[in-house]
Amino acid sequence: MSKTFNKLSSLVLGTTLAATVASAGGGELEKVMKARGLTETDVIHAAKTYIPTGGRNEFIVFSSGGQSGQVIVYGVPGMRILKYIAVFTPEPWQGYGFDQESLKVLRQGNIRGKEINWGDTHHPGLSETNGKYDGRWLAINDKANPRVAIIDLHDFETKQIVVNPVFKSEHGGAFFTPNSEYILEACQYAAPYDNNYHPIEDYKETYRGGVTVWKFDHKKGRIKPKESFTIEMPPYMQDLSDAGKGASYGWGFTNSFNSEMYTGGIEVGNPPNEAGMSRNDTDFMHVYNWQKLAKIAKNKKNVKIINGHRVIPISVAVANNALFLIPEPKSPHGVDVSPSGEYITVCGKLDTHASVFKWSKIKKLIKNKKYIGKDPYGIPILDMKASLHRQVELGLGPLHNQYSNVEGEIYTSLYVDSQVVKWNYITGKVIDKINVHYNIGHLCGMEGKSADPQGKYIIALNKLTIDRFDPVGPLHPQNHQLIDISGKTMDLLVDMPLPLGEPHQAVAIRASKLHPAQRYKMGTDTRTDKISIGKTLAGQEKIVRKGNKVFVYGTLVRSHINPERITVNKGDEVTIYMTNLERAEDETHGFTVDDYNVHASLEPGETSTIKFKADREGVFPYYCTEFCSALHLEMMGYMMVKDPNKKYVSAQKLKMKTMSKAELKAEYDKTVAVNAATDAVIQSVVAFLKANHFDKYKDVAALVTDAFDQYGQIPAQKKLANAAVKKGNYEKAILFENMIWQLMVKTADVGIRAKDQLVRKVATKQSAAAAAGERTFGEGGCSGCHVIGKVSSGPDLTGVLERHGSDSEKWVKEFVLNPKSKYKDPYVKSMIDYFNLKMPNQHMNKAEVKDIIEYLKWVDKNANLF
Ligand code: CUK
Ligand code: CUA
Repeated sequence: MSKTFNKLSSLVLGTTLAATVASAGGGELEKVMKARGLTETDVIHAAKTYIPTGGRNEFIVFSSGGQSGQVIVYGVPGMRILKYIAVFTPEPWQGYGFDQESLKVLRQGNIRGKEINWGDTHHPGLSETNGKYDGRWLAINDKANPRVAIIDLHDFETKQIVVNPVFKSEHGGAFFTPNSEYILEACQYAAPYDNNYHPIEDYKETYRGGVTVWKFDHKKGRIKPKESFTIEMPPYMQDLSDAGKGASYGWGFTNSFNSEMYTGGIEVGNPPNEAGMSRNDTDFMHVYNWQKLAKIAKNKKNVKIINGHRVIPISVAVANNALFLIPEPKSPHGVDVSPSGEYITVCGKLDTHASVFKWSKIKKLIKNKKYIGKDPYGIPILDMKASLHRQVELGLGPLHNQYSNVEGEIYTSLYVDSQVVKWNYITGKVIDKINVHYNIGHLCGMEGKSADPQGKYIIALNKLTIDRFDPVGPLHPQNHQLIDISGKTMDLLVDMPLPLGEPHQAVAIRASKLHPAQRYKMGTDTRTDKISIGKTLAGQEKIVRKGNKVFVYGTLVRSHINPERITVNKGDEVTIYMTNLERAEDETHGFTVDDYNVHASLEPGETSTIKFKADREGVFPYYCTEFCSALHLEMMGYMMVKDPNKKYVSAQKLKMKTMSKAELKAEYDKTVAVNAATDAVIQSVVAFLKANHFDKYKDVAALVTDAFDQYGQIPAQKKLANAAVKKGNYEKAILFENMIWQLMVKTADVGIRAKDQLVRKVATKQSAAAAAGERTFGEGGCSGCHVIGKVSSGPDLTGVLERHGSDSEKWVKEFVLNPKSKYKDPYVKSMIDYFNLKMPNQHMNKAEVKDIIEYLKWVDKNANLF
């Protein structure tokens, strides 16, 4: 075992840390700890969550963005935000709601003709195959405006928003059934299904709750509203839901509060809702057979059509033995089915217990029709005691549950106590508690509610942060806290502020299950995943006028927009289709026309449409909004809006001094020569890539493809340049040659990146010490003057270990540690004279120098590659 490894493992294990650290690495870590006031535990926690540059997380979390109406994506254990997914709310930097394609998705969420521009997202749900997360789709609900949205995990974009046709509020969604056949969405605040006025006095007769069972096309990733239906339920306020799995497959479970059916009225002297709605000791868990009801709903006789949507009346569900109630402690919140599907844990906010129901017991009661009575709507009620496996006292305000990979192990949030409790739902034993900060709502286990929980971590999604972060005014961020659950007791590792709405639930999936794309097929409308009618390839750019409608077919590629001038008449309706021609990874361009409230973010291959009425005369620059390349600022053009009723007089008066033909010819020749030299560099890179079989390595080959995308545009420009020369127009020829140079620079840029990657692949494997040495070489400042394989501001270091006598290694070591000692050495002296620079003391320690030597040895072994 190497010394470095020893050091690291003891650091992670937290043993003899200070001593080990003090003796190694020159006590650097100890110094940092002291300066920053960090304890040993802090450093261990940091090491457990730190993701080094370029590193990856083990899990990806999708968190609801609460009132932001968005989804937040972050990594575990790194606890850093990776993305905001625009869902119910316009998000300009992604173009969401500002280009036509995404606007169409956003407008699917209009309710009775009204534009809704926000959402209150609560429960993200991942699609499942056999109860396990399959990494394909994400659904999320909107509590405020009863809707469900579907996000494609192939590109992390929202593809569909579906409005609930009968609910006026919802909460218990979006929960996938185990094979993603359906998505369950339960109502929250009961209301009339129709869109008419019904007096509150008629609450019991005309207000209803329910569960909507959305048919989901697992392959296409879309809800099919026509094949969906709603199970009518009494006007108890339905709350959270979960789909049964394994033993309880085919069934759904939904909590409720206000089985009192209290309707408040403070203003008329009635006690408030909070008192009236929590009067009874128990409320009802709804147990329903969605699998059976889906079949029943196919027969017209069994459904009522309300707002064009199928509703199964309570009486029909009851007659088919598909709807039951079980009393549960009052004002419950979470209902969570265990990985096997046998246990259903319900937590009540106002009860200190968790109630664990047992599916086999419930099933038996149903089978034997053993009811203790019926509710006012005729739904059979099962006996609570007879359905329970056990109740366990946990603490104040239990809310939600998550499972781990250990059988029977469950984690429950305690809202009032601000704690997470680890216990066993089979034995009822409470195992451990940990404080969180503060007032935890949901918690998020790793795949913690699937049939295959992964354990390792739990995230506490806290409502309040109070004193946890730097103060930023009265409105605080939320606090997600990562807890290590791999040990006997829980260990709180790190806090993460979330400054975008109040996340309710989050779901985590193993990162390796996700396979997001790098680019789109050229010309894709990313919201439909079909080729856009606006798809435009290089050379096909055009402006078409039809009456007062103007259609622009444009393209974007580093670093120009084509066309660069658009002239329209005031009052024209302008549609601009833009296609991002890039295939290179991460080469997004943005597009806006100033002052017209439009914006698109175009990922490689994407086509987006912006549309507006050119209602004001004037000159409006348009430009690329992403700093995409060195000539990004030049990536612009002008839209000029003329008033057709006005006469415009030319203002061309200014005479500029122009170059003579000879001068122009000289400049042209120079430009051509520079291009030839640049091309020689490219050809040498190409030769290297070919000689080392770049096409054997997928990621290198992708980069080479990207490079040749650029290079492939050169002949067309060359043709234009030559044509200009023929006509004697050197002015234009120079500009086309300049364009060629731009393309060459972009080619070289990617080509060299490809070469660097290829070097890594074909070079002999670096030892850990050599790798550490390379890092030190970069971070310690050596690379500022020494470039391997090249003479830079200092000599090339290839072969340096042979250069200085019989023990060159020793010589180099001494020189790095104390450069001054060798300034008089004839070789060093000559170098100082040549570069007009002295090798500075970079204050490396001995271990670092040793690593650098290992790195230089590796360089020499692979000298042919540099
Ligand atoms: S809810 Cu917010 S803490 Cu909407 Cu799932 Cu429980
Ligand atoms: Cu494209 Cu900036």
